[in-house]
Amino acid sequence: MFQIRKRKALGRKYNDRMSTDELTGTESAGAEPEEQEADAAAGLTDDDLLEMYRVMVLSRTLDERIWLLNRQGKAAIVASAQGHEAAQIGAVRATDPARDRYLIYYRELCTILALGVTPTEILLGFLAREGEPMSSARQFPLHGAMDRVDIVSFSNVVATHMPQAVGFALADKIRGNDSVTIVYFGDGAASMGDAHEAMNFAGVHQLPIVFFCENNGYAISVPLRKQMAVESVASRAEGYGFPGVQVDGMDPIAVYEVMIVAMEKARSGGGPTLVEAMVERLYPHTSDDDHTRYRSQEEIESMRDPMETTERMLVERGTLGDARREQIWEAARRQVNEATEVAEAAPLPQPTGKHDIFRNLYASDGEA
Ligand SMILES: Cc1ncc(C[n+]2csc(CCOP(=O)(O)OP(=O)(O)O)c2C)c(N)n1
Ligand SMILES: [Mg+2]
Repeated sequence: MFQIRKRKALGRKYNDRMSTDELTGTESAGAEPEEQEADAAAGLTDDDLLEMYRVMVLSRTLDERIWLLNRQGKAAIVASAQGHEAAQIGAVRATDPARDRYLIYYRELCTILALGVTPTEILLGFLAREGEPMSSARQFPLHGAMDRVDIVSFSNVVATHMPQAVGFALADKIRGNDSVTIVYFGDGAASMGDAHEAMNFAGVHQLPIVFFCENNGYAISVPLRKQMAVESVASRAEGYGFPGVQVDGMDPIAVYEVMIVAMEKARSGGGPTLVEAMVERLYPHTSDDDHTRYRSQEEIESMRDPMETTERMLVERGTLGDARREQIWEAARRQVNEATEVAEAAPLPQPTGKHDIFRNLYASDGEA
């Protein structure tokens, strides 16, 4: 059993299917001092938190590099994850890569780094080079499928992966596996018909799935108020018969806390949860977009940055000091520099030979 303790920033609950006790776990009243310390971090140790921060820093550094490569004309397109890092790391930390399945969307850089995809592999995708593991560089970056970890993103068409994720979860239920599927999507995707069908079916069949919405307030240039007439994405869960929880996506521990309850519920046969992490899209929708055309300067400048909120939290806890912070950023810069060199030196995919254009399209004996 996971030990989830009460925390100030705990998620906001939208229906009564999940009781407060279920959501928060054991009460911490009367706990010993050491236990209270652990309570504040939902059972995560200093080392756990530093590792989460390390991956966030790597994600931010790599993201900036990819943006730069785009501006140099070397990477065709990038959808930045900047502003989503704390939500992504909090969520993925609550999962089990050995068992779980990840139906990601294009903004999931920090998630896949945490799952062990390397900066070099990611850059091979953005630079469309041979050796990229998800589609042999035949797809939009971060699309395709990995066999090392169950990371799947077949299409860039918004929300089409949501019914597919439900199919994965249904298969696991039929086979009696203890895997949970996590499907990642944006607020815009939540307004698509596919999202409704996926959540409705998952609710009816009580499937082992967590719907993880990263609400950054925009679907390209369309703001939230023009996408939906309800208070939140999480509030929709009530219509599907499972809990919906809204959580501050600037706080990785709060997201972890909500996700670990949702994961345990799904794994133990309790059915789906819809988690809505409130995040920021710090950059334009993609490198092809200019968000100053539809966001005011004031709005852009008032956005919160999860790197700052997380850093502040770690400093206040006494987990992170100046020397360690510098060390972590320096290591990330080195790793991203090395990865850039390797990826830039890699050959372009060839239309024939071992990596011909049909590779990964059709199964064949031995190699598929
Ligand atoms: C069915 C469909 N319609 C439109 C598009 C173009 N499109 C690509 S991303 C996107 C916005 C998605 O917004 P959201 O789900 O909030 O995710 P975000 O990019 O904000 O993280 C749109 C409209 C698409 N890919 N597929
Ligand atoms: Mg959005």
